[in-house]
Amino acid sequence: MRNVILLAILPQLLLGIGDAAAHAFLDHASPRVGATVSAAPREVTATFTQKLEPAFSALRVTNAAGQRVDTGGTRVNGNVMSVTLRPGGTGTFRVDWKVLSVDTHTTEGSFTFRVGQ
Ligand SMILES: [Cu+2]
Repeated sequence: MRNVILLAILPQLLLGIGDAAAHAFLDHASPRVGATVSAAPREVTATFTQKLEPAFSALRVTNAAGQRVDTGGTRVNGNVMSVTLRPGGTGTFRVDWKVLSVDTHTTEGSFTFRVGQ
């Protein structure tokens, strides 16, 4: 009986893994994930593993105090998203991303980078 249940579940597990691998996830970013940069960047760019739907994909950048420092209006070009930052500021910045990939799956996540010495 136990083996029967396992056999029934296994294909779903395999499908689930294959599906997850096809979603859009963050591949790399500028500034780099976890990096420390000497000067505040003018924009944040994030590259994903899949093409994005512009209408439902956005970046949001906040400073250490939790204040929003991006100017809004995330730009999407293929699998790359970018947003302009207000000038100035040091410390740890947090980038929250939420994307809808062309396979209609939504994924989200966040990373930080540091401005300063
Ligand atoms: Cu997907």
